[in-house]
Amino acid sequence: MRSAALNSRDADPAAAASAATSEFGVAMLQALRSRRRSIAPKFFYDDQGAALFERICLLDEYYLTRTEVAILRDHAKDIARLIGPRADLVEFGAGTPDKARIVLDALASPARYAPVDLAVDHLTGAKRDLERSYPGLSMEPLAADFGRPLAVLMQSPSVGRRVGLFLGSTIGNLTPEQAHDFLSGAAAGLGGGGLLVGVDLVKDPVVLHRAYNDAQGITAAFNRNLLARANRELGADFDPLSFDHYAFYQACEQRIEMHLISSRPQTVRLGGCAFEFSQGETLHTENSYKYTIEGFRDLARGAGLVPGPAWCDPQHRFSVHWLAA
Ligand code: AVI
Repeated sequence: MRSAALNSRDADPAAAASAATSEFGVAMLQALRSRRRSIAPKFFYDDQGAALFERICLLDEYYLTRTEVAILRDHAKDIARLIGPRADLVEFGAGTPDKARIVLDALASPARYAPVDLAVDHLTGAKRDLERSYPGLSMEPLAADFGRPLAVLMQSPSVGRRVGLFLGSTIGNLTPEQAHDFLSGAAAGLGGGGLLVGVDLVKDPVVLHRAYNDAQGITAAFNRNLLARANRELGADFDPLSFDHYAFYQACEQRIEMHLISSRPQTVRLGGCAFEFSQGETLHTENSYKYTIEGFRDLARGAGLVPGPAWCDPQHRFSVHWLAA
């Protein structure tokens, strides 16, 4: 039996309520009740998850961030030419505005910078700094689910030529179908403008494997934080250390899969229910798709965008694409 209701003596009503009502709680309960357990990677990013991800970005093994930053710096002038003057920049899923700053530095009198994320409170300090650095620019964080770009773009009227930024290979965390829907929504909402997308490339699986299995175990901690978060927020009783971090390159799907694998038979309680994990049973926590340049351009074309230049690093590890809308 995979799950069973606990008797009322065992259940904590407050925790059960938050498990049943919050988006994270509903998703975690749904994952635990399923035969193949999986949950969307967006739930990694509470404060602790975001801090762990920042540490991942600095790891030697995790080439993605520094490679993308180098591409943006090397091609900032070309990018600025494509974006044009007085642009209205909307950044989907912006953690910090560091990469947007590279673009803003190269632009002629940008009009607005709107970072979109579920939580934007942490951007208050950045707003002051950015508006001081770029006179004439207004920064307007939008608290929204960046996975629905058309709804986000409809939310506030444009103040100039609209250009979307979708950097950091975040598009790789969407399935190809979700990526198609994201790009279609962006195409509809950015008409006359364009979208700049950071895309990780298919490469030697050894390099990919190292990037998601770092020697210091920061990626493992990031993965297990999902369970710790469920304990903190939902009153679950996961023992995170009894789940092994398992990340591997699945070549047929061109993706890294990340899992948490139960290292022993165990029972986890959440929302007044008990869920059994047998030894070796997995909770699938993330996919990170990798593309070829042409494969990504085809995906963009199929979503109604017109691929322009694609820039790469000399080792062909990462790419940044301009897509006209
Ligand atoms: C945010 N995203 C693009 C990262 C990735 O590479 O898929 C998240 C991550 N997962 C493990 N390491 C980093």
